[in-house]
Amino acid sequence: MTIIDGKEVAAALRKEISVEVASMVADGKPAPHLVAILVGDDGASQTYVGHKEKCCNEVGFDSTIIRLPESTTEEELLAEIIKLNEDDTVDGFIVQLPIPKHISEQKVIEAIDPKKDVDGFHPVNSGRMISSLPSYLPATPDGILSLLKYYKIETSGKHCVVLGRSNIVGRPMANLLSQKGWDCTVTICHSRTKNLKEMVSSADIVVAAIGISEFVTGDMIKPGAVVIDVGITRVKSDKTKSGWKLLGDVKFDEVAPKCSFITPVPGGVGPMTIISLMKNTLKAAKKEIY
Ligand code: L34
Repeated sequence: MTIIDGKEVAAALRKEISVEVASMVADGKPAPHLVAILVGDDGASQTYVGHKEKCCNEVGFDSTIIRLPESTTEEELLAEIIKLNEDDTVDGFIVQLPIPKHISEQKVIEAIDPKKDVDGFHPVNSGRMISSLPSYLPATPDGILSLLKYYKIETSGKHCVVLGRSNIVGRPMANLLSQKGWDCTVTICHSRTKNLKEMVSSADIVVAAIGISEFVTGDMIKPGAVVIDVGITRVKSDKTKSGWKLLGDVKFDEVAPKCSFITPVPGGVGPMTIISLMKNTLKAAKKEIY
């Protein structure tokens, strides 16, 4: 059993990106510039956006965080997005999710210029992705593909079960794995799936992205399966200094001994989500897609 080291893979890709940025800057071009909008004060979002800013610094990107209060109106947020769409010094930007409930997530996503949509959430980008056209790929699924590639995990003809059908992870992941080059046979399971345990038991590759901590247990896993854990839930703990710990969607201690490969939480998919956002921002600066 191999524990996939997302931090190691992210570090390797970070190095590749840094080299490219250094050569762009040496040619007199501006460094890629990523902007993140953070609305409200969700603790996890603060951490994730902080990691994104740190990674920008490490690869030589310019980065800006726009912090807006929880009370921001939809109109105000849309106005901020329009400004960024029109700002030539900004290559790409994201609105960190979740956003407050009084703002329509869909309106926000559709207000972003697809050319600057480095999250790949705009329907133009997801539509292009489904048609195998060049597009910004959503960061978490793209990060998972990078892990599979780095560890030379065979996907062709394998049965992959994706748990979860979100627009951000489950659905794009299932679609990408079914595309040419990855060639998986894919099943999407969700809260209404019947015989979920049997479905998962038949999988060569399991991608768990349902947001229920420790949902996938040892008895569900076929021996030798590859298990990718996207879940990240904060729970209180009296065993850690911080007073809380992170749990994945997979019961790691039970599942790991049965796997060929497994991602840990933290240190698995999370760091790859960040690096894939950097890849998209570099593509935006180089105008590689649009
Ligand atoms: N717009 N919203 C937008 N784009 C995204 O790509 C995201 N996502 C998800 C939530 N909302 C978003 C992220 O950035 C999840 N996500 C994310 C990013 C980074 C990490 C986890 C999720 C991460 O850094 N994980 C670390 C541990 C972090 C910690 O200590 O809490 C890890 O090792 O898994």
